[in-house]
Amino acid sequence: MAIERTLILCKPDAVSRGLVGDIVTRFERRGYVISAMKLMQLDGERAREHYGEHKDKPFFGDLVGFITSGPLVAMAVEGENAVDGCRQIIGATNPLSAAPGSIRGDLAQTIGRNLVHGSDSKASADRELKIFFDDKDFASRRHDLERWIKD
Ligand code: D4T
Repeated sequence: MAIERTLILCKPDAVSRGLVGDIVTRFERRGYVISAMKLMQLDGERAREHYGEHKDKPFFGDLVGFITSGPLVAMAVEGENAVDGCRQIIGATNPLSAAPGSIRGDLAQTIGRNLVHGSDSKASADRELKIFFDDKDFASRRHDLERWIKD
């Protein structure tokens, strides 16, 4: 099995719109498990670190401004090939291109308010998870995973 751990953020628009429960449910129903979770207000320094790859993009200021504008919910989600699987559940960056049935395809309208973040690679996940969580924040969910997935 290729069990991976990825970072999912329910961004401030998801919290403000009361969609956190709906979003969490979509990952759980797929069989992924949550091994860490917190509601928090991100500061500018950590937001710039998280979105570092976009620092030269024209939308960087808006991105940092928005992600720090209110509380978000950060989650570590685990499962078989969880990085790509969670990106599939989230849908394309622009909600107009996101498939119906995906979070963005069902619930979002614009790229600047697209509700969720999911790490785009294993390396990004490892880097980003450290921005939001300490080692002690993780619960072991291995048993649950091994019980419910099989090659
Ligand atoms: P995140 O990182 O939020 O999961 O989004 P994606 O992985 O799907 O997309 P991304 O890294 O390319 O973009 C990060 C973030 O920037 C916003 N954005 C992006 C924007 O406001 N305008 C743009 O033109 C682009 C490309 C949306 C997501």
